[in-house]
Amino acid sequence: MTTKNDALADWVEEVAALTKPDKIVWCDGSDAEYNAMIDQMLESGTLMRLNEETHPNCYLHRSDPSDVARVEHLTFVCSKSEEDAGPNNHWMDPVEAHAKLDTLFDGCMQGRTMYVIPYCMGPIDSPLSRNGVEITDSPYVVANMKIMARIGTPALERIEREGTFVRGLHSTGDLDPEKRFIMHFPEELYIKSIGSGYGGNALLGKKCHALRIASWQARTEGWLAEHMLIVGLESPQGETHYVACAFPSACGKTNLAMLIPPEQYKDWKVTTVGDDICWLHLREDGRLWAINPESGYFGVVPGTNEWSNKNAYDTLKSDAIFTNVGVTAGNEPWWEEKDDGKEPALDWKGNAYDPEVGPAAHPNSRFTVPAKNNPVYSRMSEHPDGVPISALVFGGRRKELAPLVYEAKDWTHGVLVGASCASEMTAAAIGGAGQIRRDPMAMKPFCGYNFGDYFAHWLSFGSKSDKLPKIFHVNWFRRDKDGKFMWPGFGENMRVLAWVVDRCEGKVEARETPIGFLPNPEDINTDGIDVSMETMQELLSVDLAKWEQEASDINKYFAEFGERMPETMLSELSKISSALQSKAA
Ligand code: GTP
Ligand code: SPV
Ligand code: MN
Repeated sequence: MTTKNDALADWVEEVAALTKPDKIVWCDGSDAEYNAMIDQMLESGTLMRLNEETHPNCYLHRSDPSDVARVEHLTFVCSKSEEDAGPNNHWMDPVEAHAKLDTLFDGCMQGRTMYVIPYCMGPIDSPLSRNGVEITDSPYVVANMKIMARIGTPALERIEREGTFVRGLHSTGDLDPEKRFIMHFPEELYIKSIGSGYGGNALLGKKCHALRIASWQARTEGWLAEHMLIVGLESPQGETHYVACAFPSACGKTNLAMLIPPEQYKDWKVTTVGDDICWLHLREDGRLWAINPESGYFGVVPGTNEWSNKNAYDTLKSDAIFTNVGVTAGNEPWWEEKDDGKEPALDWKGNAYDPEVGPAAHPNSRFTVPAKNNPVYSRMSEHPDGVPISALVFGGRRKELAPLVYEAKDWTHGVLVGASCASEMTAAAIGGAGQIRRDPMAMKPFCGYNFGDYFAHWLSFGSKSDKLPKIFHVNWFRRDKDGKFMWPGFGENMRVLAWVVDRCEGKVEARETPIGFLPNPEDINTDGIDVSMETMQELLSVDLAKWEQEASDINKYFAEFGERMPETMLSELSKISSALQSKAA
């Protein structure tokens, strides 16, 4: 097979001349091809078959122990000007970056097969979707790309029709962390990644294309590429609101997107449109419409059980590729808080499990599974127009300070709320777990350009429509003085989403504070959960002194962006600082 698109044919030839593979395979995206990849990996030991009775078509991959998460310190945005990448990104001159990587790619596929994977991010028939081609020497990447994106012949045909595609060159190389780099060339719509097989570093359609490159493209084309889940909430009256939420990595997107409402909300129907990435377009009707560019989930395994997220738990019973989990003596996958009464025999490295050594599953162990396996998968995920968004919700993992939920006063304030987000870092990236860092719109690791310009782009929507979604902020992760979570989370988060929907429909009053509108504690339904009115009051209070400190920290952070920081954002922040001061006085 080859292609009618000359640019693609030439690029494949050029890459082959550099990397010198034994063989070139154009992926057609068929099930037969997927099965052949799996068989090949079973044979080479890259995959192990899991218990076929309990987990049909499920496999375990054990990665190199140094290659278990994203590597932000080795991830670069190589725009021509360093200013365009901004202080939020590592930058390298594009000429230097190409030269450095081409040296590493030289001959790296000798003795290996080079796979050419045409893909489409988003429904194949949607004008909002975008094309890409990933070239890789990893059958693990081919199999996972088949789960995560629309790959193969239909995507190639779309590329041949439209002529445009993002290029992604990947090789696992020798997995030496010293020779690992994830480089983005936004002006060239080009990604080069070497030395890692881990999801976010290697499945180039996902974070590299659908966020870093797409955010750059979106700015020039007038849309938004965001790190957001998309969930549908159908009320008992039959009206559906779609809500998009940006939480940092491993801070609850997959869980919220699949939530099962508690008894008190059993007449609501919750459906998943997406769990990680959302592309938003302003349409003629003045609303923001969203598509999920992906077709699968690459989710965090630990903590998933019948009670926390039964939909995810059930989704994983078949057709899943697990990476870095433990296994039981009966060859079932096992992880911390699986709570199925079984015990791990081997840990994620394949050694006999010893709790003294560490957890059985790596804290960032992941599953890849087709979205269609999800019992509450929304068919709207395939609609070429996407879904209209009623509310945007920002959030993070904060032990203190940030209330359970609050609402921004208007779009400009909402953009400030998003831009001010901070969160404890997690195992999703190497380094820093537990430390609080600023993570605007949950995009710190994923924005392909200067955050100053990004905030300005967000603000620019404010004058384009009066039907934009309302903006909220949530925090499921407040802890009491004993370190226990104060809010039960998971399915119970429905109680907060119900308030969000009520606010969108103008059905409930709220309390104005300097940081935004907060619920009156009695307006969050706590029937059936063990949360006292006192706890609710604490979860819904604004500590003026601490918020003054926070506002000053945010101001310092914004100063890093110098001239590129929009004046509107700074004056919005200073209004809030003054309101906090006068209220405290
Ligand atoms: P990425 O795939 O990295 O972008 O992460 P994500 O935002 O989809 O995070 P995910 O839903 O996988 O959740 C990550 C971790 O947070 C899991 O261990 C969950 O068990 C835990 N978690 C999710 N929701 C809640 C919640 O409401 N409360 C508490 N306490 N923990 C939660
Ligand atoms: C994240 O880290 O936010 C993920 C996993 O969703 S990865 O695709 O590896 O980035
Ligand atoms: Mn993510």
